[in-house]
Amino acid sequence: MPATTSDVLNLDGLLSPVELELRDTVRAFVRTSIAPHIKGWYESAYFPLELVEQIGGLGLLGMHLTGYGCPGRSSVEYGLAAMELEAGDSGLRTFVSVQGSLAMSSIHKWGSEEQKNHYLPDMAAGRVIGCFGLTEPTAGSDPSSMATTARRDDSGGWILEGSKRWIGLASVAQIAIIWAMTDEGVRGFIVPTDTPGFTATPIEAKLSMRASIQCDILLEDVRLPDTALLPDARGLGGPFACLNEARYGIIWGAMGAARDSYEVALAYSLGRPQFDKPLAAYQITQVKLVDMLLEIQKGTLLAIHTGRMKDAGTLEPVQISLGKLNNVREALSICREARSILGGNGITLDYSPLRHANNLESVRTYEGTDEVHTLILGNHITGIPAFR
Ligand code: TGC
Repeated sequence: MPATTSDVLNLDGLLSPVELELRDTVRAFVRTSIAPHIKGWYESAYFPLELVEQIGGLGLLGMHLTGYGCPGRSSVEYGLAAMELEAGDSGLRTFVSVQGSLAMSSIHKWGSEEQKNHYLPDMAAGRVIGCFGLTEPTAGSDPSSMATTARRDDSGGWILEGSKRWIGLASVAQIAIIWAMTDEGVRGFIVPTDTPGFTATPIEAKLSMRASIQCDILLEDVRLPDTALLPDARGLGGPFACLNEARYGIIWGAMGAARDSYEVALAYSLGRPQFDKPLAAYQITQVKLVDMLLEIQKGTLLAIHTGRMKDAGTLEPVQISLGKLNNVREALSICREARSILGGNGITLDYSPLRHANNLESVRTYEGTDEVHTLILGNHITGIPAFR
């Protein structure tokens, strides 16, 4: 039997007791520490830095990484956490993605033992925040056209020059993973953000991700020792391997935003009478709610299946593209439809669906746009790359 009326397929039955416990812990954290405040944070464009160490204490930072103080949880557990956090707000899930999947994964996958021991324990605890600088003002979907360079100096160190854009958390981060073009192709560097010549400036007046921070980064004559280089990352495969991790988390996260919007719309429709009966009693409202539920159940099933493949070590990037493209697209549609059930009240911050929809406009664009993931899938089924 379904665990709840909205879990018609009993997807909870696919989860182990340990997974359900982790899910419930993060859900409770979101209910007590995010939900009561998110309206104000969103309105005032405030990222709750004070929650970072608490999130680390819950074991949510680099949670699927092992060793070096990282929690070593499964990919499904990481996904469940992403789903619950994004039910609170995409901005909070984005922080966990940037820290764990992008910045920490870069060091975990490509760093030296010294770099891993030096940075990862503090990052897992939330004492050090990292960001990930790949995208540039003129290189978004095509990072191979990046203009940021790193060249050797006379003493065997490096000099970085260039700029990055849309970099999450950069203005509050202690370190930045910067990807730059060198004589030997793209290489990655760990850049302490207090290095002279490094400047991060928040991008303001956003209509999306307001409870989060995205920045421009300027790199002017940034001088680094050779020990800043990530020794094992060569070429764009380095950052793309980390993007796979973050894209995977989005498959789950998007369904969290969708589920929250659906639940808000369902509750509202049951409690709001018009023409002497609740909105939920109208067939048009029921069609909307059922269509939302269909896609949430299918998208969550897709996320669980994807997570099981990732834990089995068989997940391919093209499968991540399928999941991200589908679940973000469907989540955005669900949030917008949920807003329509709320009528005029749905355009206020008193209700979450339009906030989620606005956030998802960013989510469909970052970590590979809808268009990029469509062309990755198009390439897969036709054998013809249409990127260029
Ligand atoms: P191409 O230049 O030919 O390939 C480069 C190398 O990368 C490899 N590769 C992958 N490796 C692992 N996983 C993947 N998913 C990979 N995709 C590509 C590829 O095999 C090649 O390796 P090698 O050894 O042969 O050099 O590029 P391509 O033709 O393979 O791919 C083209 C395209 C469009 C799919 C790719 O460029 C792409 O995915 N573009 C989207 C870039 C993107 O996602 N940017 C988002 C940046 S991060 C962000 O938006 C926000 S960060 C979070 C925050 O701060 O808030």
